[in-house]
Amino acid sequence: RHKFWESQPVGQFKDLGDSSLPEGPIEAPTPLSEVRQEPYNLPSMYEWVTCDIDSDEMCTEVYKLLANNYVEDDENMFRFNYSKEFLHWALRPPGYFKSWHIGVRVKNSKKLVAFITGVPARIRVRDDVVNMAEVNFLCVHKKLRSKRLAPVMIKEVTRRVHLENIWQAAYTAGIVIPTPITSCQYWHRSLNPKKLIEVGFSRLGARMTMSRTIKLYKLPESTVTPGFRKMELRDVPAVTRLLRNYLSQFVVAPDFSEHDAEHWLLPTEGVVDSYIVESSETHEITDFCSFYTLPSSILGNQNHSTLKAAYSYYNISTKTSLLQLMNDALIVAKQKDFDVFNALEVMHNESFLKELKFGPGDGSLHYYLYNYRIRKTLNPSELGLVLL
Ligand code: NHW
Ligand code: EN5
Repeated sequence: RHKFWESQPVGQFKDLGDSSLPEGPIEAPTPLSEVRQEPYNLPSMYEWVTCDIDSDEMCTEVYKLLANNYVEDDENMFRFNYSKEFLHWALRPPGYFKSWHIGVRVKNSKKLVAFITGVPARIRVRDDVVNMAEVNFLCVHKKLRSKRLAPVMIKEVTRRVHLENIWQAAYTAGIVIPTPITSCQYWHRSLNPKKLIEVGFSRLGARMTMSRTIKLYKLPESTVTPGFRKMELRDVPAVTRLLRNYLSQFVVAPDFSEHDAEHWLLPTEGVVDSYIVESSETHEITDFCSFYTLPSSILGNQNHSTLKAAYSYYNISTKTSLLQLMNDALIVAKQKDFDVFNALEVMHNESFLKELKFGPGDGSLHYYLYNYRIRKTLNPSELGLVLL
């Protein structure tokens, strides 16, 4: 069934439930001198290119490939539209390798037709902090699908990751392949229900009118938590401490340094938003919430071309209830004109989804590790990792 994935060091479906297999790396690292020195072979019309995301021209090419060919929902009504600023942020974290931003061009026309990326991350699995690659943005032009190009892209990124002496990876996908460490449902909170209904993102409920629906999803004009404010550079040490402490309870979670937290969490206009709650007495930072901006193109609607979506990122409550904190996140997302706020049922998210009027989506997200076996499938609430 999965000719390629059955040949890779990943958990196999036949081994699900075999508790005799040890947790940890599936294959031992090989000496670097034994890592293939030459890129994998592509069909002769194509060539590899290392993408310099810092070059505005290159970034635009990648942006367009993804905007036209990346992930769609199951009914092909929406397609992710990652912005150039977002790609710049996502692909240049501390210690990133330019060689992990891999494109494929047609030799003759130089047209970019495929892409895959990795970025370095330290990911903890129980007590084991592992240097990994986070692999994302795998994309093959619509006209070149089903030609087994994806396995070549994956082998090439694997080779380049190995050259940096890294032997594990983490990735997510909307499809099931061997073998998810956990599978999560997407949940959606309407902020602009009228538009969502107009574009077919959601439907008017049974026995509901448009005006009742608008009223149902109405939010206060301003946030309610005292001391709730945007995160600033000076907050990085305290936010990192709060986050490290919070994430330590999950089975799989990133191991963030202050540099990582600064990169991934400090607000970047139109890309990532983070808020903290600062105690008026002690000036301690007690709570944190964040979301990233990922619009989708609306395919074939006369009146609307983009859906503005916020995606829940990392949230931590110690003094403010998670319910109130996330309600404030919804309020700021509404102020910033987002149409919908999306979240996965990871970490403690389940505790607020229903109460804050999120509804289950028709998509799910499966999480994977490459060359690292987990004893048994995790519950989404045991996962402390959000990928972009
Ligand atoms: S998930 C989003 C992936 N992208 C999209 O869905 C965009 C739209 N679709 C496409 O562009 C986030 C194409 O359909 C793609 C497949 C390119 C997806 N992950 O070339 P063929 C990520 O980016 C397997 C993994 O004929 P295609 C995460 C498939 O199961 N494998 O298909 C990326 C089959 O293998 P099998 C996927 O439709 C993680 C083979 O590819 C996959 O023309 C990558 C078919 O290839 C997916 N999303 O192109 C893994 N989709 O064994 C990283 C299909 O079943 C692993 N396939 O026969 C770690 C690497 C680093 C390790 C370091 C130590
Ligand atoms: C790599 N980082 O299917 C990610 N989205 O539910 C790659 N559905 O938006 C993998 N189909 O349910 C990504 N509205 C996998 C996800 C791919 C995209 C995807 C789903 C997630 C989605 C929407 C629109 C469905 C349109 C028809 C959906 C219902 C919302 C409703 C709001 C009111 C309360 C009930 C729910």
